Amino acid sequence: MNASAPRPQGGRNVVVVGTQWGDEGKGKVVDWLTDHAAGVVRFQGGHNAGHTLVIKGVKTALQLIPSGVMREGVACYIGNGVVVDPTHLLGEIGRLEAAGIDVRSRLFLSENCPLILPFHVALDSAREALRESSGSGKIGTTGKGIGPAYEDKVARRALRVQDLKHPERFATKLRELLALHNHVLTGYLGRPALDFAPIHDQALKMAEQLLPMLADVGVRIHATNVAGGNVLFEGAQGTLLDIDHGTYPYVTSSNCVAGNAAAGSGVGPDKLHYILGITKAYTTRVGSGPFPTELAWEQEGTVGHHLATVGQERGTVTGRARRCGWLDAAALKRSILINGVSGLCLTKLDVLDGLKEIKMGVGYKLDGRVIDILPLDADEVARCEPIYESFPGWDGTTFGHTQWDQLPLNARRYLERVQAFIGAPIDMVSTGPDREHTILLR
Ligand code: 2SA
Ligand code: MG
Repeated sequence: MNASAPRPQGGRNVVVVGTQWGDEGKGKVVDWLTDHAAGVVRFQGGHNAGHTLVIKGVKTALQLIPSGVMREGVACYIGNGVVVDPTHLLGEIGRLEAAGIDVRSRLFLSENCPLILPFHVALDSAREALRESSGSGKIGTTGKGIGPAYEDKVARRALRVQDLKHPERFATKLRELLALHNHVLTGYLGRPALDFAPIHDQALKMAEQLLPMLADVGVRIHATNVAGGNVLFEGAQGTLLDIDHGTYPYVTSSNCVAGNAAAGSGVGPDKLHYILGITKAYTTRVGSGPFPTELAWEQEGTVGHHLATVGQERGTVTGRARRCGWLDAAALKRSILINGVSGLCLTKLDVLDGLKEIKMGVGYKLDGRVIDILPLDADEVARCEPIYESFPGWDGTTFGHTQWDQLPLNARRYLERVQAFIGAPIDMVSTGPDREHTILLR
């Protein structure tokens, strides 16, 4: 190794990841950072993600297309780690085009992406129904076929975007795959079989529109960096939903952690220059699974009700009510560690405005022991009793502020304590849904 070899100059890349169970407000932050980016990349998940952006008061929800699409001229990449439902992708492109946004000239799709096809959706819903009726309990998936599509990828039998370039190869692989899944659907799951022809014909018809967007995503990102352009990696879901590190089996089927930004887009880990962890000032979760700091939300006047209603906590994709609770800093501690977070962005601080007392989970009682980091085993997480630190609330509002000094003193104290406990700096605070509602600390 020649330590004195000059480092190539180039763009600086930022990875944005959720540090909780998703819905931390990543979309807004990615959109904000896109001011300084030449491109934005999705590297995992699919259209189970829902990123809500508010630009000049107008709400836009994106699911599969990177949030960078809302900025003119920014390149958008769908990396190999993403599972692509072509019907959904074309629908999303159509909706953006109807709103006057140019998409096709700057959307680049990796040909290695596995496809989500109608039988994946059928399997997803049939398995959830079976889990429920057998008593093992639903995972609470988004029903988009995400899990079954990743299963096929790992089993090395997936149809990928590149198969659409070769109609014969596509037909052969589809016939085999459909036979397998129909066997499971009609036998074990007691559902009707799906027909080959409509799936085949529709996919090849959509191929005409998809093929012009195919690109070697890793090579393009590399070239952008060499030319001095910055690239943003846009994570979906959150660390605690990661297939390896989350509360398994109540997780999604991809790696949501920052490390996967490299593998899921086709660049080396040396291209991940700064890891921005996004954390909501409280915690939410959609779907099943343990959640130690969860609060009941049904009753008006309770903190849970306040968080759910003031925070407008509903799923972007499914419209499901999100479960709400206090910030769990002991869970956050694990996320910081796994992602190698360089700095945090704390979002939705304004939702805590008006609360008399604010609590933060700093550890758990588990089977008679006290621990200060989220356990690995979901059954243990379910047995965790949170230990809280309490803070006085603040008068006035944090909404829309753009300077640290404008925040009420008690809000600053709360943020300083979060920072000290997790051992990572808060570099940004988001004080409202709009692009402008942002405090930059570094
Ligand atoms: P799946 O469909 O197989 O990925 O579901 C597995 C688990 O992952 C959770 N999951 C999510 N959690 C939060 N937000 C997500 N995206 C949407 C949003 C969700 C929505 O941004 O609001 O609209 O409901 C997301 N996607 C997957 C899911 O709840 C399961 O617990
Ligand atoms: Mg979301």
